This record gives sequence, structure tokens and C-alpha cells, in this order.
Amino acid sequence: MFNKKQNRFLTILFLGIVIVFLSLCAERPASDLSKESLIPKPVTVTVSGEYFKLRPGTDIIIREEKDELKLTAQFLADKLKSSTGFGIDVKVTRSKPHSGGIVLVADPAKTTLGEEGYELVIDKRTITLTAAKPAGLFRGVQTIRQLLPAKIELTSKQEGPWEIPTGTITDYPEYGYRGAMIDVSRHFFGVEVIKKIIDYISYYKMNMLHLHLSDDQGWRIEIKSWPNLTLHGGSTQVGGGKGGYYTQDQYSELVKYAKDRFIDIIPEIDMPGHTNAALASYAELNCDGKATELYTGTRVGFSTFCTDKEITYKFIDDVVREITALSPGSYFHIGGDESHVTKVEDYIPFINKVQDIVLSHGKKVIGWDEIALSTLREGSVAQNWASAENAAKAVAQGAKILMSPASRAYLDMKYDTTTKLGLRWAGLIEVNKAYNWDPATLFPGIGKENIIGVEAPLWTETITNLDEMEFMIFPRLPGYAEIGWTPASGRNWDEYSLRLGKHSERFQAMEINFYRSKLVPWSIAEL
Ligand code: TNX
Repeated sequence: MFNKKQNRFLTILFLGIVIVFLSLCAERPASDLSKESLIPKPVTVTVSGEYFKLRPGTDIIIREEKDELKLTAQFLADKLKSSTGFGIDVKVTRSKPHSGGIVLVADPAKTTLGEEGYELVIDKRTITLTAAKPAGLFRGVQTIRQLLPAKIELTSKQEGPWEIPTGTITDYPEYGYRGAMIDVSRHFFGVEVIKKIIDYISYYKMNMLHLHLSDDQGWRIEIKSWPNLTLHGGSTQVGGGKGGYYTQDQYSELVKYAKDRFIDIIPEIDMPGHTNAALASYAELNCDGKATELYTGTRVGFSTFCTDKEITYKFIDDVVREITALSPGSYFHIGGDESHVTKVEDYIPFINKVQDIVLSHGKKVIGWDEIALSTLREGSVAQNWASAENAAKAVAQGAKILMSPASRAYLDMKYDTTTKLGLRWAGLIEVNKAYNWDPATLFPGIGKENIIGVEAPLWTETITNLDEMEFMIFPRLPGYAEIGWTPASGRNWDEYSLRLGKHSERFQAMEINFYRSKLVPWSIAEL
């Protein structure tokens, strides 16, 4: 039928096809979605062994033209565009897409996913991310980022392949409050620095950023009815540097930047102690009617508002009114810690009055655990930092606790004796100690039902710039994020430390200055 030449050609063609077919089968070991180094660890993962591949034509598809959907879809497109070099676009398509891509679906009927949960179904051609609420989609987008190679975080074009193992992730947080705090009073940090922090915490699915906006050393937010607070009270910081403050417009810019990432900013005005910057700015807030000197040291507990002067409450009402007008979140933090020179019989009625002022402006109160000495109003939250006894007092009043135990959760504590930055009054906090605890079993009598969540505070007596902040925050922050998100039964240090080790690739891609703890098997050789 065929001549010799044709026969040879057909044999070679046949062998070629066989070789290509065999190599296609052999090349790909089955993928395993459950082995991906996701932080926080998702609640459930099922595996289907293949790969989704991001390609030049991959689009991000939304089914309705809603702002919150568009924003999150565009956020993902922007993250993927520069490093892949693919022209990834957001498309609005009402019909079910057949061409593949990443589809974001808001489905209010999926109520089991709650406020922030999401479901990610990954097959060979399509990734479908579904959530009941927009915040859930945003959290799911962070998972997609973490499923791609770390170089996805670079801003210049990189070589692929850009593959994601197939399977299904169903995921939602253990606690509704997962946050970090930055003290912008002891040292001031500008808008761009705080935006970076917001990026970092959102990458790990945290949803709250608490800003400690006033203390003895500086007042950091413009109050139009009391302008000297920032003009004078914001003019310095620890060590005598020039300090600074946020104008109301800048503060609103931060609130929006956070909101776009489904994070609330919680403003704190610390009182009645930790108030020297205000007392130096307005003589009438002092019991003796004399303004104090500005303070640039690091001692705590020497200042107090004059709790029996009417003007003090007028002042607080103005401050709370102006700040709450800029704040869409549901909490206002009143501080209340270490008021060592306020008599307890003055402290209690003061905190009661201030709670009522905050409530009158439509917000719920958070205060450090000492506020449990007062009569906690409905919805008030005590933030545990030092005293299990105060936490118990708050719970006895029916209040909820925000867990920030200093010996576990303080980002300003040194890692070990060689750490140059930070303090050590609450002990040394290595990465394993920071991770290895359960908020719901730390104190007898305080269980999950009493706790709204976890927050890791960074006090900045010794911290002066972003580089130093990053060193104290990383790599502990991902651990706090996981404590807040992943059920305690799904967490253990040995397994977590492997996932964390892999995240060094991501820290490096994001140019994060992190502490190379010897307890973690970092995945990059040239560390
Ligand atoms: C205690 S924690 C403080 C802060 C300090 C911090 C330093 C708390 C409510 N008060 O004023 O900055 O220790 O770690």
C-alpha cells in the first residue's frame, strides 16, 4: 500500500506520537493542593491532582457590575498582571463562562460561609471563587495569591509556569476579630508606611488595624476644634525627633485604603493616663491649670486628665465626635491602661462617662483590660494585655475579651537575648512561643464564647522606621493571623514552621525585612 519511504515516515510519526504521549503522562506527578504552604491554614481542602494554569488569555470574570466585586477583581488582576506580563483583565459576563478563567461569585445564599468565608473550586480550566459577602471574596483572593509561585509578588515580568493545584478549599475564620496594632505615638509613621502594614496584614487575612493615636509622647490625629493637639502635641516623639500627625484627610485616606481591603481601622485615644501630649497642648485639661512640658522619654504612668473638670468631658466629646465622623468601623478604643496617678475612685467614674460618650457617637468601646474595674456598658470589650484577673472581671460582667497577652502577642518583645530592637519586660518571644498558644484555653474560665479574637500590638518606643517595624512584625505576624483564623485543632508548630519557612520566598519578593529565626527551616539557601 505504502512505499518504503512512506512506511519509514509513518513509523517515525507513530513513534513520535507515542513518545510525546508517554512523556506527557510521565511529566506531571499528580498535584496535591493540601500540601500548599497557605497561611493561615484553610479549614478544609480536598485534592483532585491536576493543575490550573494562568495563561496570557486568562481573565477575571465577575457576573454583576457591583463596585465591591469590581474592586476585588481589579485588585487580583493588578497583582497578577505585572509579574506574569499577561494582559489579565476584569470582564463582566452574565452567562456562565466556558472559556476558563478566574470567576468571582457573590452568592448571598451561601450563608454557611459567613462574613469572611469563601469557597475556592479549582479545576483545570477554571477557578471559581464564591463567597456570601464581598469580604469573603477578598480573603479568597489572598489564597489565590499564596497558591501561585512566590515570584507572583514581584513587580517586574517573570517566567512562568503559573500553575495552581486543582481541588477545593472551603474556608472561614475561627474569630471575627483578627488584628494588629501600631503605636504611632511613641514614634510617628506616615501614611505610606501604614499602607504597607495594611498590605501585610491583609495578605494574612487579618481584618482589623488598631492605631494607637495618642500617648505621652505625641498626639497624632488632627482635631479641628482643638488644633494645638497636633500643632504642639504632635511636634515631637521619643528621642526628641520631629514627630508628626495625620491630617483628617490623610486619616480618611488610610481608612479607605483599609476598607478597600476589608479591614477596619480602630482609632485609640488613650485616657485618662498616657495623656501628656494633650496636657502639654491645653493648660485647662490639667487640674492645676498649667500646661505640662512635652515628653520624649519612655517612662509610663505619670500623666492623667483632670477627671473632675467639666472641660475634660467636653474635650473628649469633641475628640470622639471628630474621629468617629471619619471612622466607619464599629469600635472606638479608649485606652484606659496604666493610669497610675489617677485614683481608682476617679478612674472608675471617668471610664464610665467616657464609655457613654463613645456610645452616644454610635460606636462600641474597646479598652485595655483595666477598664474592667468600671461598669462595662453593653458591647464594651476588654483587651487583655496584662491581667487575667481583669479579664475575669470583664467576663463576669458579660463583656467579651480581645486577646493580646503581652507574653505571647506583643510584637515589641525581643525574640531572644541578641535582638537589638524591642523591650523584654513581658519576656522573650521566639516565633514558636508567639504561635504556640490557644486564646480559648490560656485563662481558666475564659473560653471561645467569651473572646472576640486576637490582636498583636507593636509598641514603638524602640522602633523608628519601616525596616525596624518589619523585623519585629515578621515572621511573628502570620502566626497571629493563623491563631485568629484556623481552629486550634488544626494547628501545630512543627507543621506550621514548614509552611512559614516557605513564606520567606514571599517575604523576599515583597522586600520584607524579617528575623531569620533558627527555629524555622527557611526555604531560601542564601539567607
Ligand atoms: C505597656 S500594653 C503599655 C504601653 C507600652 C508597652 C511596651 C499597654 C496597654 N501599655 O504603654 O508601650 O507596655 O511594651
